[in-house]
Amino acid sequence: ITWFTDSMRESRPVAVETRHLIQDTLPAIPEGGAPAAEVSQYACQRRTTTDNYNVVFTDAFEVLAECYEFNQMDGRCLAFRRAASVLKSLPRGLSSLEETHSLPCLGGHAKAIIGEILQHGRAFDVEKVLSDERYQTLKLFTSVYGVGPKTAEKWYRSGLRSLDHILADQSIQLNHMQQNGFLHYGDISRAVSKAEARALTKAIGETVQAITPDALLALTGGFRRGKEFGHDVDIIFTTLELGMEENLLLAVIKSLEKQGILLYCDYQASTFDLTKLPTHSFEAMDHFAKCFLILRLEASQVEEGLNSPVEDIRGWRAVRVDLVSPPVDRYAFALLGWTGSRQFERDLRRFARKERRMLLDNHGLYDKTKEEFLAAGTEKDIFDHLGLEYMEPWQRNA
Ligand code: DCT
Ligand code: MG
Repeated sequence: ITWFTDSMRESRPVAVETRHLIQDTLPAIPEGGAPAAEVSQYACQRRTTTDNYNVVFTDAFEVLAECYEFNQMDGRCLAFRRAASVLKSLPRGLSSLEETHSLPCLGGHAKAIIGEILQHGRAFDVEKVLSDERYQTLKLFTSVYGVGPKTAEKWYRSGLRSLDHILADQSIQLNHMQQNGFLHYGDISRAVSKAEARALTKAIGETVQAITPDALLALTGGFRRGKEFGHDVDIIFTTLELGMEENLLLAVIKSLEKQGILLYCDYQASTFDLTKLPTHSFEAMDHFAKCFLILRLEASQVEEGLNSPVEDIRGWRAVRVDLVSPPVDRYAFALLGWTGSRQFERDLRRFARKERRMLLDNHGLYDKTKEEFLAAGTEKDIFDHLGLEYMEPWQRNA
């Protein structure tokens, strides 16, 4: 696992202190010419750490993207996610609208929002969304584990406005996942700390090891990218014995149950079929055996203690954990996919398709020109096949 070292952090400029230097140091725009240092339209060609110097703008864009998502306006949603991603990669905060001229993926609306925030500290369209009852309610409902935009919309349309309303409504049939979402709402809507993620990785690692001594395992998702907090813990593992990976996952689940820490388990059997590869869409889940869990984490397992309020005296908390177990020859692709960020993955696939005539997903990489699959033992192999400079996980926070 590649974590940020402290020396790396210290060498980075501090946003506030460098604001007055921006005019001199952001890429200058030569008269009538192209910008001096171009920012790529592809997130996989931009190094994006967890240091976001443009959080005022990216937070605003993410509110709008989410609003468009609730309204099923996918094009606009993606446009704002892309715009946010570009700003996240910048080495310092924007201080004038002119600086956006050399940047890709910023449309008229996005630029207008930036201009407004620079001038007034806030943007009208964003304020409007934030104070909108429908947005607020859909945001609240989708914060429950197992509740997607469609269900949230249905509840909103039937006049429901709070979580208490939903629990009191006799006509609503919650599925198993949603029941557990409500049961553990307080715990799983609270962020998971890096220390908690490490403790769970250790617990899962020991469980895997007890079943298969020579297994591969990695903490993926946001924590592998160096994030301090996340909404869940994503772990990938497999056995070196090809074909035994699904049995390993089933044995791990059984063991977690025996240990008394399995609070909820949604197991999804493998539907991996080499002949159906490659898929074209990213949003579709991959076909590997996986499970979505809620696990019980004891305070004694976490050196720094639990990320719980002081008045919470239970001595444990519930945490969402996703486990995936791909065949060993697919491990590098699955690791790359599950490390994210979503925007980074989306652009890796788009880059492969548009610039290389290749199809990439969590299962493999297909070269349409050569009409063959390209093998990879490491993430680096995949970047090499794509002719991309390697990006460390902590540079993939697009
Ligand atoms: N992923 C994927 N296919 C999907 C959805 C996600 O391959 N359909 C990948 C991208 C990131 C990774 O899985 C983990 O997903 P999340 O936990 O949702 O993202 P995260 O970056 O870990 O965010 P957080 O820190 O909030 O958990
Ligand atoms: Mg995650």
